[in-house]
Amino acid sequence: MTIGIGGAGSKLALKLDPDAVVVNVSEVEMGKLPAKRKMLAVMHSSLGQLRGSRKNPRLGEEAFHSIREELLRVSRGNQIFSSTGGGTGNGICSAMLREIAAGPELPLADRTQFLLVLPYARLEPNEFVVNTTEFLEGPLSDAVDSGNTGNIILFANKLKFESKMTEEEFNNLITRSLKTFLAIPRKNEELKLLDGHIDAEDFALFFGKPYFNHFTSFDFNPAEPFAKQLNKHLNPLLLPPENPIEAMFLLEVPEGGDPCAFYDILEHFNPTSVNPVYSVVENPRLKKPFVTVAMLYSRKPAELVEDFNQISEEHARAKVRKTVEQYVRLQKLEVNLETELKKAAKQKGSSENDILVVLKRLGKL
Ligand SMILES: Nc1nc2c(ncn2[C@@H]2O[C@H](COP(=O)(O)OP(=O)(O)OP(=O)(O)O)[C@@H](O)[C@H]2O)c(=O)[nH]1
Ligand SMILES: [Mg+2]
Repeated sequence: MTIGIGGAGSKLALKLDPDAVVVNVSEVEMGKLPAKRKMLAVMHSSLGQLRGSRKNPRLGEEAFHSIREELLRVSRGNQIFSSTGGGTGNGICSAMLREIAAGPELPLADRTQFLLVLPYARLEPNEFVVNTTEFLEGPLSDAVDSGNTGNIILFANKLKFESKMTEEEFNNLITRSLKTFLAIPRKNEELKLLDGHIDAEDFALFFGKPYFNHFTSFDFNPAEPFAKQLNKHLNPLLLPPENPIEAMFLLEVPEGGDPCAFYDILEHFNPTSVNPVYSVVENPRLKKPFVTVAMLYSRKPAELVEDFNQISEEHARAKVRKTVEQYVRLQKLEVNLETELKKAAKQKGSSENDILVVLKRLGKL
């Protein structure tokens, strides 16, 4: 089951799973969604019910307490979709991550996965960026350190803005990509198994680990090195991965296709001491082999924020520059080298003429 929190989270969760539970502080926003299960989080001020958290995560955190028990119960072993920029999704997820970090150790199958949408900082409002940085550095990294969450998946709105896509198109890309990854255990059940095996339990154990997950899928050409193909087909919707600590892949081959190509994929991961969970199935609907790979990696909070900034590095610099210009007025320094030199020579008691001669020769004056 999927749970969607706040505006972006709810839309994406419902696209992924029409039976998703949606959570919001705004009755108005929730009323527009075709959800069967709605959870209204209330805050002290009744204005929130109309206007949402207005990009203020404190309001979302406050509202969390009204749904605490219910949300913790439904999210056990399930996925939560949310953006990190707004007030509702960020606030409710922050409060929840703190509970998870402080709570008793959960079995892998009971952990919650967090599917998070990061803003494109160059073009999105500054509040979204600041909220995101605080979220990554604070509650998210504490929860990951506690080892009590499931996979964390970091979607970035970068491609949406750079390719000028409609929100709907972009959301379709996100959910399509996610569905391919989530289909791994079902394909293992439904298609003819040729090698290895990933059952629902193997998948849940992988998905329940407290690491960042970068998954991708592409047509696989067994004649070309796997590394080259993987690099070319990293998931453009996600933050780029680090060196993996665990991996999983499903290789689908057409009818009569060579199932042995998977050895090359195993070899690819071997130098990093990663032994992937894998399987090979026959998919008669395919013309070419198709691979779905997921890599788990771990990041420290500072690196995480850096990753986030790096994806739109220039905007971050420009924003810092803008802040500096707004708050710090530097006096323009008019320096006349000759006058300064005379002053320095006087202080030192040396002959200003000697220094002037040298500087003139060097072309400095
Ligand atoms: N990919 C994607 N991003 C979205 C969508 N809707 C909003 N966002 C992004 O989500 C962030 C804003 O968060 P929302 O989810 O709208 O905010 P919220 O959690 O409802 O919080 P408040 O509205 O402040 O109460 C921004 O970075 C938006 O670009 C969507 O449908 N798809
Ligand atoms: Mg909202």
